[in-house]
Amino acid sequence: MTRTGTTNGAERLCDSLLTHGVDVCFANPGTSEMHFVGALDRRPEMRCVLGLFEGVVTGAADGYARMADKPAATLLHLGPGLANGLANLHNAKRARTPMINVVGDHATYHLEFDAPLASDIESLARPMSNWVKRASDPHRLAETAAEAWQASLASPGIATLILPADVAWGEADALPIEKRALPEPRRVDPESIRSIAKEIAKGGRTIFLLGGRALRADKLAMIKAICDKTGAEFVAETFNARIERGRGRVPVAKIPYAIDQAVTYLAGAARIILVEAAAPVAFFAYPDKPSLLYGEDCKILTLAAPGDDLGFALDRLAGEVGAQAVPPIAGDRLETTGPLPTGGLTAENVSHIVAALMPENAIVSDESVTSGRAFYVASAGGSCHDYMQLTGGSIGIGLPLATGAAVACPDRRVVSLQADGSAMYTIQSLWTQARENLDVTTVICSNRAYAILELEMKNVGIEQYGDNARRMFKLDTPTLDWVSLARGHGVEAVRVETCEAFADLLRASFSRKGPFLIEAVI
Ligand SMILES: Cc1ncc(C[n+]2csc(CCOP(=O)(O)OP(=O)(O)O)c2C)c(N)n1
Repeated sequence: MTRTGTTNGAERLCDSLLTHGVDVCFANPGTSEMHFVGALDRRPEMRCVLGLFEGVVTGAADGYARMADKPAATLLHLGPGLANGLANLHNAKRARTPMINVVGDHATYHLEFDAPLASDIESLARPMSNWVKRASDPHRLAETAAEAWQASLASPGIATLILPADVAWGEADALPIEKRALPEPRRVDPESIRSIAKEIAKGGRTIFLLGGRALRADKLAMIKAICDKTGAEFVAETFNARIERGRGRVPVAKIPYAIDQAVTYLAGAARIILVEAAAPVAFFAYPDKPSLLYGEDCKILTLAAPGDDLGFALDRLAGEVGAQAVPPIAGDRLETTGPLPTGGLTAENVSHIVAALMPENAIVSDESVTSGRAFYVASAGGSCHDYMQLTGGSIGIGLPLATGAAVACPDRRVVSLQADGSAMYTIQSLWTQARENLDVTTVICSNRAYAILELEMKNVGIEQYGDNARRMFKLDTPTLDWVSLARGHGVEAVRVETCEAFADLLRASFSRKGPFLIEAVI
């Protein structure tokens, strides 16, 4: 950026973000952010996307970054605005997503008067951020934004920059802004890679546990080659930010969510080798069940941690074991083998039909909770797609993720496979999809229940329960009218109860522009 003369802090911040390639801002502003909004207005290169709730804003920034492989900015209104966005910031942190939050605050001299919106923003930000800084000098804002950008590219990388109103409106010199270098990935010590190769050679069951960028197609191909050569196995973590999958790519199973199945799956492993993954633990504690999913004798080794140079580590290990990766071959267009299911819709049928009809190069946001369990297996050999999940267990991210992914990849169809209860947390996402005319097909798996919680009652040992508990799990009095909800947000929608109608509508939605919602009654 080579603007000269004087400007203000907000414009310096905006220009620095643009200089560093951050050109999308998901926003929900208020009075204290008006100078930043003014700056955005004078910088049409910055795409501003309004979210009608901060959970939409932070979740969409997560979906954007997972697909764009670079951070978006968010704009949030003081402590309460940030607090509304925290649950999806938690998910983004677990996904190790890069993100730069700009949180406005009162002017510095106004803080002492404890005006109604004043709060301890730092304390709210810290648990869900890896980097928190309060800007104090308009002249230095370009530098501070560059620091936030660098911090966002560490792993995990939620950077939160607090912007007092007077720092935003304060005068600053419009000096050229220098682009900082991308942080270098850490080089894994070749000796530790050699010792992992030696460990594998000792025999016994070896499992590579994969997360993060290990789930991209090229890395999966290398890992498969290493496993083919050594007899090791590989599996993904249960919940992942993004998996590249579909025909021609290496399929990867996930550790089962259910604790007993997970323990059985990992039983007998002599060693688990972590590749951008964490040692596997139970999602929750259950009476008389273990917290760790692996046995006492199982060694946990790390090949590459998040932020390490994964390509180098895999290359070296392949060299050590004499493996050669076969590059992934992009899949052909899906031709459905076998007939589609017919008759009344079930959760399983929804999964099979979506898997069969999904267009090539789709992006799937899967927050289907209990309904979409068949989808992952059914779609393994289908059209090539990117698959995104809820990473931090805080429901209400599926619709925002889909929204952000569609902003990042305007030439791809996003399929949002969505449970009804979770959808209600951030339903406002539909309005952003309509406003931005995003190519998102939302499939609401309408089971009118928090079905998973009924199962969890049994899992924690409560077999008998009455009306008070049942009323916590059923969403049926009244039922949610998804067609009206979608239309009210500007998105066309249809309710279906048969496989045939569902398949027809799904196909139709894929060949039109803009968002569409199908309420699949199951
Ligand atoms: C922020 C947050 N609040 C509450 C929960 C607890 N919770 C887990 S799943 C669930 C309901 C899921 O229902 P739905 O999305 O309809 O999917 P289903 O179980 O019916 O398949 C709830 C409330 C949570 N995980 N995160």
